[in-house]
Amino acid sequence: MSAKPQILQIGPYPAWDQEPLDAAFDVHRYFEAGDKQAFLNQVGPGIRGIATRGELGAGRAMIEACPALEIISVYGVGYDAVDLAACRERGIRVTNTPDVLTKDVADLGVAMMLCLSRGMIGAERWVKDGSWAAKGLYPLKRRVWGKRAGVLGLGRIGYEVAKRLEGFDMAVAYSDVAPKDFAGKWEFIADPVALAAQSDFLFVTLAASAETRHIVDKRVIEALGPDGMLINISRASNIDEHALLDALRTGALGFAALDVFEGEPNLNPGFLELDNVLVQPHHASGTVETRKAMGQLVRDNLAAHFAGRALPTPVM
Ligand code: 8YV
Repeated sequence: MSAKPQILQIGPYPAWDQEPLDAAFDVHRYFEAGDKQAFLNQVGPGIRGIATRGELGAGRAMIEACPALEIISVYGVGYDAVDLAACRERGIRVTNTPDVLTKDVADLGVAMMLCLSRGMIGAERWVKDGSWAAKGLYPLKRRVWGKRAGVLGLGRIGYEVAKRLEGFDMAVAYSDVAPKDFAGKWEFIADPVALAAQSDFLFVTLAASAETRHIVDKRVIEALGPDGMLINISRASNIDEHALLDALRTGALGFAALDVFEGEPNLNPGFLELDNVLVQPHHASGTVETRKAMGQLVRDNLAAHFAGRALPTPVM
């Protein structure tokens, strides 16, 4: 038996993370197993740590299959896919990777707003398929600067989004459980429906939980309206996707730019048919620089735990 702590790895990491992880731990790759249950039954009893990703998490059944589990290290800031109640019952530690990804996630949210509002995907197609030469000028699109922006959830990511939007001379308002002292002149609007009603662009930047499920519901979506755009860089569960699709189809909502989906990567195909939707493959943190920092933090948390040191970024 190996002297290194045994780790269950839930999803793949880049090679620059895999190699040091394999060097430091005895890694069992759940994602490569054909029969996942048989694999868990076989390796579960020896597992002391789980290395997972934000969107993959670790559910109760997996946690229970690992009776010696001590720590779950999440590659991502969101830990909504980890069953925290199951961890609490057994005193299992949970860590995530905050801060290192904040600015990249904010960048992608703002980029999606610009891209969809200015029709950049269609415009590129216009050039490449010869429409520019054949048909002339590209149809006019909508301005971004100077418009009204709403930020639903002024946490670390929401704050960086709001800062960027100020640079576009946008009037920024936000919604959160309470006003934030660092929000300066940004207007606090507690009710998400009221926030949406006075926004041209509504960014969803909330940490997902059972309490925030479908916080963006039919009323919020309709308040944003036929000229409004919803941008989601948080979790799909924060939005009622059926209400969203209906509103995008009927025109009750103008546009949506989405990086996250229910059931991803197998998203509702309805989203693929709509021209007023920009879809992205959950890659808001997907830069080499940030992913390297995230991988390092996943390992630093595991190493600190097994060395008996304080965890760098504990969730609990
Ligand atoms: C993913 C994320 O973890 O930070 C989060 O919560 O969802 C992302 O950063 C990323 O896609 C890696 O799997």
